[in-house]
Amino acid sequence: KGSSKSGRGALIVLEGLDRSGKSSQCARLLSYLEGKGCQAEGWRFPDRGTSVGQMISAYLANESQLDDRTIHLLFSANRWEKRALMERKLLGGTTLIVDRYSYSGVAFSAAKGLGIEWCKAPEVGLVAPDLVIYLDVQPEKAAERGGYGGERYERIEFQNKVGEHYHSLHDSTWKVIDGSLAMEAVEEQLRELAMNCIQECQGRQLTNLAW
Ligand code: 2DT
Ligand code: MG
Repeated sequence: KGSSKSGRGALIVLEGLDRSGKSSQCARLLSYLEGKGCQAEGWRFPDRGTSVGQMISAYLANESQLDDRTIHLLFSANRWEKRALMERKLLGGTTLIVDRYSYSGVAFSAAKGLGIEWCKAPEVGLVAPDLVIYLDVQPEKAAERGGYGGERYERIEFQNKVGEHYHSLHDSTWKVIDGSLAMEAVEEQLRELAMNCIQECQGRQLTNLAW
């Protein structure tokens, strides 16, 4: 079962372009896991609830202007301020389903022209995910889904660049799901990947992002 008492929780991250379905799928996966009796929580980055998160939120809403490197480091700081709690939850047996993480941090900033290595550096030492699921949708398709909400970055040309950078980040922890499939089909694949991950990670120690 997904929730042996002594075991640790899994860190499962969903990534993808805006409107790729991440948030809906995170919610569906979370209620599925809870229904299975699995101890799980849904998290998201940016976490707009902290004071750093409020600065990020104002920037995304175009209510403030920040230098590209400055906002990059704020996104990173927003993960660092949650790192200790994240580790505690995972070691305490709670699985975390996280909507965006360091890969968003790198892909979005690199799409503005910042160097990849520079973008990765502040992420080193955060908790490494056990599984990263990339919901793959074409930016044009994503934009059709009710359109974008008008936040910064929600433009097709920019999303295309973000997509290219995401693809350069794929490693052994990544699984790609075709996000243009029906919601139920995506959900089904996600459940299977998550359940396998929760079981398999029991035997492995938590590690840090090394990059
Ligand atoms: P949401 O629409 O998912 O709230 O994201 N972003 C996110 C970055 O540029 N760097 C990061 O580190 C993270 C986590 C992606 C809001 C936007 O913030 C971007 C979309
Ligand atoms: Mg958004």
